[in-house]
Amino acid sequence: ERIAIADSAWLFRGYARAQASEIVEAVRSVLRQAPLRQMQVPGGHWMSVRTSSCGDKGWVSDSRGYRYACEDPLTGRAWPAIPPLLLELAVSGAARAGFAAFEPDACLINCYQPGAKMGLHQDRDEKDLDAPIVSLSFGLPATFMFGGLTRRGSVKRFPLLHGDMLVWGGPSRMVYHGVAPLQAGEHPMLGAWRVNLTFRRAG
Ligand code: MD3
Ligand code: FE
Repeated sequence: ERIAIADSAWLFRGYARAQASEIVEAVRSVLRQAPLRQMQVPGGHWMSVRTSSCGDKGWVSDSRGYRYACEDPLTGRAWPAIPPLLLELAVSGAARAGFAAFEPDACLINCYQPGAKMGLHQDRDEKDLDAPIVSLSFGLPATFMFGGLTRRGSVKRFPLLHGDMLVWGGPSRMVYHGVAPLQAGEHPMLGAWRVNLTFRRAG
């Protein structure tokens, strides 16, 4: 079932639920090669979310700013490849939302423990803003927040649950969005974690 949440933004409840354990195994294998870390953001604060990446490009941040990089600054090596199962899901999900020929070159892995959050922001570091962003969520539920194209104005909230997929493209690609602090809990597959994967065309 495809639920429209904004102009050109779609929620597919439970899209990846049946394959969740294989996906989580694939993510664990990426994380053995490119371990989770906390990133510093411009201004000197540290993100509460722990991140890593796979694909040709990985999203990195330090006190100087955000960017996509071909090398993992932690290991000095190229990022691991996007596991084929993940790539297939992202490409087929984008197609079901009307974005044919999505070719993601970056997959950001965001891992949340209780209390971790992501403030309202836009994703604007990608070169090709015509490509959609596809996200998959696993583990503990989170409250996703999204507003409009400016920081002002009302923010809508809805839950993101284990196996859910979101596709954002077109006019909704630049909306402000974030994640409320994760509530404590235990998930049968992931314990006290929420894992979010975002597939992007970083360029
Ligand atoms: C709407 N991640 O990594 S996923 C991010 O749950 C990020 O970890 C959140 O925002 C998370 O940048 C939200 C859903 C999502 C991802 C990217 C978007 C929604 C988006 C880009 C544009 C608009
Ligand atoms: Fe984002």
